[in-house]
Amino acid sequence: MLNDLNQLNNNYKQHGYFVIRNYFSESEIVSLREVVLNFHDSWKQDNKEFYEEVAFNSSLITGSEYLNSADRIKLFNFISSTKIMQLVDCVIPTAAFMNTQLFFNPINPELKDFWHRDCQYDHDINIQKQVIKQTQVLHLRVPLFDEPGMELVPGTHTRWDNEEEFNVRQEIKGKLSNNNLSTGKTIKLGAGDILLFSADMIHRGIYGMDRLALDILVFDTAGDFADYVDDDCLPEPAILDKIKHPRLFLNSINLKKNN
Ligand SMILES: O=C(O)CCC(=O)C(=O)O
Repeated sequence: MLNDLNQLNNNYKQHGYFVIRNYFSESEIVSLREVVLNFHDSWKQDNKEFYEEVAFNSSLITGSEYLNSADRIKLFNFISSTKIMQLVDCVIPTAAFMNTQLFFNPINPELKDFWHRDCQYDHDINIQKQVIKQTQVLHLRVPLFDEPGMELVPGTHTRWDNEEEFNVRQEIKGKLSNNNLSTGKTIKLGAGDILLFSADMIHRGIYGMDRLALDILVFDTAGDFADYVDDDCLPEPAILDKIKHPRLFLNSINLKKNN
């Protein structure tokens, strides 16, 4: 396994992502799907208008608003399981939990899948150029059903956009953010697979099929991301006691304490 982890680390360093097929068993996915669907059903009822008009994802899945304690414990244990942590550790040995997101097909047919870097929503162009050279945020995508997957531009976790990519991402010079990119690589995903990728590389989710994908977001404790962590999404002491390997959450709790 050590050699495999070194290989995964090399893949991440070079391309900004790696995918492992059939990483989870059928029963692991069935049990995760049950918890996530409990969240999704309540969330949809509570956010009807948003869901029907503009949404393509929800977030804060581990929070206390929609899931009961038993489901939260299951989800926290999945996120910090040895299987997930060995992948996180091989890219960022000192990672902390940031958040979770759930990606689904938008109801509104006018919403198109769009290219972006996550950091573009927080920083202007000059800062984005610096951010991709610094510590990064990772997404671990766990598809709960087979889905068209993601399109990624390999290598853009550390390199800046070429002209085509920039024009599309910024929607300038007659381009739209859902135009095809000649550098894009499609990674089709099935239930049981896991895709780890840099949040700051150029990417887009591909809408279609019955997609429902849980994304776990983690960051390097060396980076300045503690403000992105919502207290309610972290395990409180009574729940913490029931998490087998709480290191990922303890790192976030400690960072927030010292912030
Ligand atoms: O799947 C999607 O719709 C978008 C995914 C994405 O942008 C992300 O995971 O950061």
